[in-house]
Amino acid sequence: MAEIVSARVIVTCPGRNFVTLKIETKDGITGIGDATLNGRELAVAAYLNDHVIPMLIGRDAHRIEDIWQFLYKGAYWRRGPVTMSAIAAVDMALWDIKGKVAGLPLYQLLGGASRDGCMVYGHANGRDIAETVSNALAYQEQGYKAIRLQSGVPGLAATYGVSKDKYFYEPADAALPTESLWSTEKYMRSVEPLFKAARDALGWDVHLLHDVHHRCTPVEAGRLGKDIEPYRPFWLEDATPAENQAGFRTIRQHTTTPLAVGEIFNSIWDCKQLIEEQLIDYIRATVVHAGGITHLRRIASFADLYQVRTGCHGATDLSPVCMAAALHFGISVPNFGVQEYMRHSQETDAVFPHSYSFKDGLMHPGDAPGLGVEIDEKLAATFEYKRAYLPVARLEDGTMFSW
Ligand code: EZ4
Ligand code: CO
Repeated sequence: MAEIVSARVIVTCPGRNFVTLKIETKDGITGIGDATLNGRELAVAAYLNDHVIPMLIGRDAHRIEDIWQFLYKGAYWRRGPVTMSAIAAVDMALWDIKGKVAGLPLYQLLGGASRDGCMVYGHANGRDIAETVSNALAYQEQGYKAIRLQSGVPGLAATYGVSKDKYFYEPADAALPTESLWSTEKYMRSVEPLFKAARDALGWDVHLLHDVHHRCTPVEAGRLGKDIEPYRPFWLEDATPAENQAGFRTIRQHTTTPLAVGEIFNSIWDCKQLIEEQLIDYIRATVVHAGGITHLRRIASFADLYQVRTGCHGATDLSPVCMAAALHFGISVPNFGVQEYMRHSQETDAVFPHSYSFKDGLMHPGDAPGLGVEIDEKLAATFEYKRAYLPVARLEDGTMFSW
């Protein structure tokens, strides 16, 4: 028995907001979990503080599965991003504690390494194709084996997903949502030339990815997938909103470009039909937003039956705690595909010292016991929460649109 004696929520903003749960046992062992939900951070903090933490005190930290089931089934109100991020934070912290008690890095408890490291992809952005391709070349020189290409769209003032900074990208950029204009027609024409230019410059020995960010209809996505087929993309991400999972049948009928979806999914139910019908190739559900390591392993096992591989979300709004958890998961899971990797800022890395590392396009979680990441609470306390929202998009006639 490793009795939980305390659990605390730590909110910090080292350049961007992060919510972290810290659990402590009677023996003084601590574990941490990421609970960050971009733009809705304080909702998860309140859910944890007001409704989860009181139920954790006195429980056995080693009973990870039972606590997961207790929090999921016991709430009656199941799923949803706030609930599942809170459960994920508890789950990560408990796995961290178990690893520390065992004296083993978490991946050893998950079956050990299935590979040398996790292939990651970096983000190459640019205002135009030339700039995106030149940034992609820089990633290739750093050893990346996979690169996501996002470029400004001619005729549109700003495009979500295209960073103004070469290395850091913080999508939640204002205290109230900024609004940008979107045109699918203009966008659709811009993607094929981007891939052509990238293949010409980078060659064929690097994986190229692209994120549509839920902005096409299924038939538009089918067209887009077909347009870039000659350049053999690794994947087309979030081609259409996935609330209607059957919508992906239409995309599949029109293109062999591999499809990835799921960064906003919260549970196995969000991807059940997509996986069962083999409508996707990569599932992007993440540790923090999809119920923790316990639930993500369940999703991956189910996906493996259908040859669907993992491709976890890994933007900077997921903290280094989630990154560490994702790498322990990724290095051990049999059907790993790729892991998204956007470097955190120096301030964030200082608040969350970690043992994971990058080399030759692969990342390794390191061999420190547990997750191998800590939170410097003193430093964290110097960065006060700052409300920040993701932008929104409207069509050129003013209609609200997906972004
Ligand atoms: O928009 O993480 O693939 N990555 C992405 C991200 C998401 C943000 C939302 O919080 O789409 O940039
Ligand atoms: Co995305």
